[in-house]
Amino acid sequence: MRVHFVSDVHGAAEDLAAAADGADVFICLGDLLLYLDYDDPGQGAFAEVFGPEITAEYIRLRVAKEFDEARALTAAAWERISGGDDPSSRMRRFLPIIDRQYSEMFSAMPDSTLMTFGNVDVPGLAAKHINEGQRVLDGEVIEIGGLRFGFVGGGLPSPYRTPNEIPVADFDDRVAQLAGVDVLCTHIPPAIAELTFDVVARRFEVGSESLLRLIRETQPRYALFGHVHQPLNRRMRVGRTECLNVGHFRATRSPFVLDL
Ligand SMILES: [Mn+2]
Repeated sequence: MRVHFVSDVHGAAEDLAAAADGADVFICLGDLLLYLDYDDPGQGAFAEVFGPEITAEYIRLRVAKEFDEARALTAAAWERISGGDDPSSRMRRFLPIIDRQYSEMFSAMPDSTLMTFGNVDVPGLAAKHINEGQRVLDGEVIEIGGLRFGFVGGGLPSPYRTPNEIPVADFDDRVAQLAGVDVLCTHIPPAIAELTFDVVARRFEVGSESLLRLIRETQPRYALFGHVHQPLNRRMRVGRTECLNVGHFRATRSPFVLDL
């Protein structure tokens, strides 16, 4: 059984259909939306609303971890655009952009896609774009070819306040549903420094302690995830479990292929 994984697609819909070519099973581990492109301030929903100059400055402030200044920048910019800092009118402006991105993304993925959302997703806005046969799984196990695949999506609370960050207790409850799986599929990695450190952004992303415990205690064959775009280690062994970062599809434009 040939399984193709993608994660951190971040708007790269044009290469998504080809990523499923030759796959028996196609699995997406989330982060479909392109909100900010740290490599190109002209791309993404934020740039469409605020323009590339403000976007470049916003990225600079976030990279410098000056989150209050970043928020002040967008509040001031929004006031210039709309004459008031009203969160609901801001949402109305972002909605059609997010709609368009999700529409492109779900049309590009095969009808048999299995997926879970990432931290840069808005599940409520994605719902109407999900095609018949495409399944979103979270805290659930399904059996394929005699193997048990378990899924948990979303991220954990972080200073970056991305839209789909789940309280730790809720995330852990979903992880607890996955005991006994052969293949663990999540957006974020287990909390292991080598897997969570991004060598380009030079910061730790948030990994999950409960995932790490589940791996140590139940030893699935594989733990697959994305989230960290340029990890210090792309793979690592925890006992008999092979931990693998399948991502950053926006950069690689090719799937991670696993023969099971
Ligand atoms: Mn992510």
